[in-house]
Amino acid sequence: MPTPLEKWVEQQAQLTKPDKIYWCDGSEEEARTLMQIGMQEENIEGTPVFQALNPSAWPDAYFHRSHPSDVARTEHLTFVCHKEKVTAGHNNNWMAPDEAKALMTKLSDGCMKGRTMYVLPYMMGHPDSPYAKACVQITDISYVAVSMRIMTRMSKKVVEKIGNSENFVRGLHSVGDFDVNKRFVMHFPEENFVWSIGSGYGGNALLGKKCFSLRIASCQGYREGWLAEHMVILGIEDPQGNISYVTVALPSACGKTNLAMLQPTLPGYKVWTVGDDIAWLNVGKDGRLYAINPEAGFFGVAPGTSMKTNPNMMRTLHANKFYPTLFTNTALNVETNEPWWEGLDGPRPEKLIDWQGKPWDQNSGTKAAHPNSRFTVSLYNCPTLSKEVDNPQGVPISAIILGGRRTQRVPLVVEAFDWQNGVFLGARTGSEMTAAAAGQVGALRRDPMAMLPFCGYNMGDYLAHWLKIGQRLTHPPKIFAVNWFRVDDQGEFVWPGFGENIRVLKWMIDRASGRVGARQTPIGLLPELKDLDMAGLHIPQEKMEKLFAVDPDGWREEVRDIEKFFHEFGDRLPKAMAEECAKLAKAFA
Ligand code: GTP
Ligand code: SPV
Ligand code: MN
Repeated sequence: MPTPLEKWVEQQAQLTKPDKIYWCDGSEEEARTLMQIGMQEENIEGTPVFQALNPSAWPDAYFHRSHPSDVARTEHLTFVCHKEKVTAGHNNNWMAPDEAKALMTKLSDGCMKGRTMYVLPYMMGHPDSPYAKACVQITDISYVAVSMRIMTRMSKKVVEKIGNSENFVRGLHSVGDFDVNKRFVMHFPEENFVWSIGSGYGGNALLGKKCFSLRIASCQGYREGWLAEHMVILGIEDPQGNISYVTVALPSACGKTNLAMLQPTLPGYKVWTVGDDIAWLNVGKDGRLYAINPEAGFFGVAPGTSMKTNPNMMRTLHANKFYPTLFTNTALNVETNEPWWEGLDGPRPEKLIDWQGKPWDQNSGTKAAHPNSRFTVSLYNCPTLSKEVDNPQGVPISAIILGGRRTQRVPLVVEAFDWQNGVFLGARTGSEMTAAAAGQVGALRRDPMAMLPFCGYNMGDYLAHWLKIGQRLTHPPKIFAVNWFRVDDQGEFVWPGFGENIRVLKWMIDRASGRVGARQTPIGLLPELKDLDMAGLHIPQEKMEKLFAVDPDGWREEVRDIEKFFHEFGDRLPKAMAEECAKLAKAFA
């Protein structure tokens, strides 16, 4: 008798008609074979799926180029297919499940002809964790199979674990013919199923990541009483050796990976990395909030990564422990066969080919690496990896930090008055859009908890769920919001960011343990400048004041924009959020 898993795989094979079916076991040996296959397979015209990079400079590293139309998440082609449209909310594209399945069935008929179907059994979360979930993804490209080996805990043991159960998360992925007109990422939360076609890009194709661990998992969390969040998890060790854990939600390409492994500029401080993109948060028996990282790797933004900004990521990329490391859509140094991106250390190489494989002309006004070019590398290569990373219960959270990319108006850091006000602080957060999603870079959009593109259900219900979780916490974390991105009149960042962000983290930890006071303003509690540890960093007083300036005119406009955004939630907006918003409006009236 075939198991439910075997039956499901067989059904998908009947539809997609691959030449071969291969069940991955997640071993290193297998990954090496897949790399060999990928190096011989044509992906897009003239480019193989993988190219080996210079092994003396970048051991076990490979380059992948995706289709030029397929370099970022495509939010407009991403749907959440609940039975009822209102369950998906105004924050999601919606299609009725039957209609979505009919469309996907048509597009998928025979889409794997001539290709190999890879069956990938994997866990999100450490297998020993009560919060981990067993999953199986099907794909038809070696790049996704190898990437999933890095990003998840892939093993044949998962097949045994699933056994005769129906209870596993399903993902069906095919690159199709990369046709953007036949590209869709469909989620079926009621069935724990994701179906994606036409894209080989990370967030659209590595279905354990945003598709499952956020969109589907947020729905599971809503039903089961926990939270799936777009958050970094890190430990901050003070000079006395005490470690406090915090989570940080920032929208895509707004600094999570950098923060996760920051090299502190304050003496005696250390940062320990638990995760850089996704956190699953559960209420512990002791009434505290606990976080696990469901992932096992980093899929990080390459441009801007250097020994200056993020030395620990540079070390991770060179660690050569867990096989392999991938680079996608960076530029290439023709002479040395090394990946290159804007912001990398050292002089710019003479001869570069750009992310599309064309000789790059420095006078062309274009970037050589795609702004959303990325690396894929194992968490276990990271020199700052926390010893708690595999703790099945997760780590206890002292502070939740929310934020966005705001060049104006929003201060460097602000603390919420309490949990409800903190949920409002998250709900009102806006961010200027980045290259991580196809869309208008720089445009301001409200992005509650950095989850607008990832919340798999009605965002009004999501905010209500946050409020409810707060009621169950007898020791709730303090909630803060940060903004590293305020610029001066010349357009330069006022705050130096990166390793210097430890100064802000320190203030938050000091607040959480009641060591320092704060200044009350209508938008929240702000630091007294004397309480920010600025030892060894000189920023003129006037600039520091500007970082914390609350301009009433600006905030009146801000409130109007928040009200407009909240209006879109209709009757699903929790009353508490409307009340908080009214309070803020009144303070500036
Ligand atoms: P996703 O992987 O898309 O979720 O992005 P992320 O939030 O992990 O962003 P990441 O850390 O990769 O940073 C994105 C960009 O922001 C990079 O170009 C960084 O160099 C830049 N960045 C990160 N931290 C800071 C900071 O503190 N200040 C400034 N000015 N830029 C930063
Ligand atoms: C993001 O866009 O937030 C990412 C990359 O972390 S992706 O996997 O494409 O979602
Ligand atoms: Mn992300």
